[in-house]
Amino acid sequence: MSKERIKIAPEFYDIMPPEYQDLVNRATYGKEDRGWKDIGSAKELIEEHSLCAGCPESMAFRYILASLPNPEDTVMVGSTGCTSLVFPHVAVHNIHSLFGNQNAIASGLKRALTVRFPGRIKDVVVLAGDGATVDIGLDMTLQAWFRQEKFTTICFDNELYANTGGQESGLMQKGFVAKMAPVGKTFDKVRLPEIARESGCHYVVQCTVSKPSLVEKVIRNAVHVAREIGPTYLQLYTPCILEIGKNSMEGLQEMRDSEKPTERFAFKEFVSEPAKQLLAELAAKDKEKKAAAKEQLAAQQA
Ligand SMILES: Cc1ncc(C[n+]2csc(CCOP(=O)(O)OP(=O)(O)O)c2C)c(N)n1
Ligand code: SF4
Ligand SMILES: [Mg+2]
Repeated sequence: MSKERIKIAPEFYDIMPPEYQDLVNRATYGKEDRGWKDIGSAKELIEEHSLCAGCPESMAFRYILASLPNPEDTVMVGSTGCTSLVFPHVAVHNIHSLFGNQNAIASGLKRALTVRFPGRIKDVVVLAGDGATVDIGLDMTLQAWFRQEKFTTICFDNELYANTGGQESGLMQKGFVAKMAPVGKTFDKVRLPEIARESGCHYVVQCTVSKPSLVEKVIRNAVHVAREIGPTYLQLYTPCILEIGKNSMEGLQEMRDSEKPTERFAFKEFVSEPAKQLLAELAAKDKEKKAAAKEQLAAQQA
């Protein structure tokens, strides 16, 4: 979606919904320094969502949309689950894929976009739940990584199948009892970040979404590395407050408790050598740009 294509004919301006007017007038598309701080002032990100009140997936979704470096030329691929409920409200191109097929769809899509738009950057970002990523879609997830497909996979890890009432997933903790898994999980949480690294991902992060600035940084890194080098994987803890018996105000504290250094969602990052080099180059360019902008401002004020 290019901002140039969504102008409103002046004759129709006053009858367009305010959300649409806002999208056209105040969208952050094309703004170089867009980020999580734009949440709250730009409706394009998400005006509303249909998840449970206080669901951390909704926070994560906002931070991701705000952090995409190239939103007008990004296609997100979703999968069935609570995550998919937000997509209808999102002003970024998106495709809903059959449960578990998301990385296969994204592989074909990324290749097709590369052929159809040579010389133009088109980013593809998969967003799926843990059931879709590690259980039913694991084959497609891994095969895309083995083939070095150039897109980012994001897993919203809430450690169960939330949308269907709480069944066990591979990312559930050992011993956890859920509404639809009364016996309790008998084996350990699958170590998908380690598997991603061994399967060829060039940038892998596991974290919670308690800090928007951190989410912004890892999303940008993951998208840039996927664009230039190869597959990237982010596993974000977005607890299902409904299934773990928390109320809508308690999701943030749950994430803070789970990201302590000894806990299962302590920050983990792997960066391959080529990805390290790329990120260092991007950081140097960013620094140069900021210094030039500062100099320009100083010259204007003098
Ligand atoms: C092919 C297919 N198999 C099963 C389902 C049923 N189904 C819908 S959502 C879901 C669970 C989703 O769990 P997860 O991927 O962890 O996402 P969450 O809802 O937890 O965000 C399942 C099994 C389906 N819709 N399609
Ligand atoms: S069921 Fe859980 S994951 Fe789904 S919207 Fe509600 S709190 Fe979020
Ligand atoms: Mg889940």
